[in-house]
Amino acid sequence: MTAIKNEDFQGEAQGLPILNYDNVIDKEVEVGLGPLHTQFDNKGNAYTTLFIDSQVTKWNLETGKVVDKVEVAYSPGHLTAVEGDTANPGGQWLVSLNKIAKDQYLSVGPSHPESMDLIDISGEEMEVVANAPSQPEPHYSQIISADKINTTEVKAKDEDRKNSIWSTEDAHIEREGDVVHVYGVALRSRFVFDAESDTPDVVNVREGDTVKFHITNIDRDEDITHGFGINGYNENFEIQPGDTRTLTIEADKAGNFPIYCTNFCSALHQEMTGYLMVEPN
Ligand SMILES: [Cu+2]
Repeated sequence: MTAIKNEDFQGEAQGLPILNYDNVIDKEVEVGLGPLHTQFDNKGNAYTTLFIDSQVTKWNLETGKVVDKVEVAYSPGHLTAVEGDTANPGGQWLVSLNKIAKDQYLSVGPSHPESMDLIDISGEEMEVVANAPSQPEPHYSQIISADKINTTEVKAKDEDRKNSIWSTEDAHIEREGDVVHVYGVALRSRFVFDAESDTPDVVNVREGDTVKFHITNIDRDEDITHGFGINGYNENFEIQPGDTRTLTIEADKAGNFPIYCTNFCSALHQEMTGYLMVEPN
């Protein structure tokens, strides 16, 4: 492809420049019916989905000739190859993101799941090695090398973080007028809201109070996430290992409301409970 030159322009329409097609075309490739999206490998080939033909076609960028085609099920839109739209494509795998599953799976109603085909593109010929259902309208996904993913394993133990406490002995409840602050911890397998309280822990408030639960997950192991749900108040959130989160509720319903860990953290996670007691006015 060469740079666009002045003589390539052949006028304008509604303020937009018009390019002369024959001057700027590199090549035309007869890939098949309904070409939609294209990805690349590391050997100079492109892969284009064919919506109407229900195929993925492989063609050579240099020659513009089709090298291979495979059937997919059915009507692919987007496709994604390993880093297949970057300057350094991987060239191992490609996933065809199909729009229509039709007869692929057991019918679950008028709307069926969509489907994906996993295609090995490492050889000269493509090979479909797996098919799986997917959520409707698969679009613009990316496959990237796993060594590029660096996740946070646990949140750093930040002694200065506001509202965090790091041991069960520091758990306590403070009242400021009609606002009640609960400085608590979650650990396998209990909540501690108040170091002085018995098990299960109880938070006593009055109807009309605002209650702020500041809960720190002091289990600092990867993937030990705790949940925090309050029955009757329709609240539920997660606390990642080492993190502190605050839940604010208006205690506008009197009664006794169980609090429980809603994220499996050990075989005793259902024992991980407490109570919010709201005394009526
Ligand atoms: Cu838990």
